Amino acid sequence: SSSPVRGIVGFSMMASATAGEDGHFKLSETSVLKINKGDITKWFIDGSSDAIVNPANPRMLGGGGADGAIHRAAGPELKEACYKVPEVQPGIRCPTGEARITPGFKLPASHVIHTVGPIYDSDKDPKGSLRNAYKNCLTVAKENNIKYIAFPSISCGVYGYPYEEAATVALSTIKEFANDIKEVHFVLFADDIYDIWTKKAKELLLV
Ligand code: AR6
Repeated sequence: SSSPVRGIVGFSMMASATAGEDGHFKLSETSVLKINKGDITKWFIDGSSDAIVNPANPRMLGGGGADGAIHRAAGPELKEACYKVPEVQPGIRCPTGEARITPGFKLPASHVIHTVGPIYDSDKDPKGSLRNAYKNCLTVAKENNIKYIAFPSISCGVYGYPYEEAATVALSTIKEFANDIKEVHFVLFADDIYDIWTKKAKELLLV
C-alpha cells in the first residue's frame, strides 16, 4: 500500500513518495525509513531533534573510519564531551551493544549517538550485539526526543561484519523499535552496501 511521506528539510527534499520508491520505506503508521548514499557527517534534518550515529569503539575517544570523520567534522569539543562520559570499567565508556549521546558541536546534526558494534570475528554473539547496538541507539534517541536519526552500516568497516547479515539485523531491528521516531535514515558510503541495504529493505519492509 502507498502512503504519502511528508517533505523533509535539509539533507533531502521529497515532496511526496510511495513506500519503496526513492529509497523510502514504511516502518509504521508514524515512521519512515530512508536509505541514502553519502557522507553521514553532512546529514541533518532540523539541527535540533536530529542525531547521527557514530560507530565507535568502547573507549569513545575517536578512531578511524566513520568515527574519525565524525570527530574531525564535529571539532575537538566532541572528544572533550566523550572524555566526560563516565567509564564503566577502566578504559570503557560504552560497552559493545550499548549507546551514549553527546551534542553534535560543529556537525550540522544536533546530536551524536555513539554506539559500539561487534567485532565480527571475536564477538561471541555478533548478531545479538549488532541488534543491541541498533536497539539501544533508538532507545537513547527516544529518551532524548530525537525525531530524526541517521545510521551508518555499523560494524561493516574495520569490525568486519558481512554486509548481507548486517543488513538483515539492522533493518529488522529498526522495524521492531523505531516506534515514534519520525524518520530513520541510513547514510551509506559504499555503493555495494547501499545496494545490499536497498535489496534487503525491499524484502523485509514491503511485505
Ligand atoms: N559516512 C558514512 N559512512 C561511512 C563514512 C562516512 N563519512 N566513513 C566510513 N563509513 P567503520 P566499524 C562507513 O570502520 O566497522 C573506528 O576506528 C564504512 O564504509 O567506520 O563499526 C572506530 O573507532 C562502513 O561501511 O566502523 C572503531 O574502532 C561503515 O561506515 C571501529 O572503527 C562502518 O565502518 C568501528 O568499526
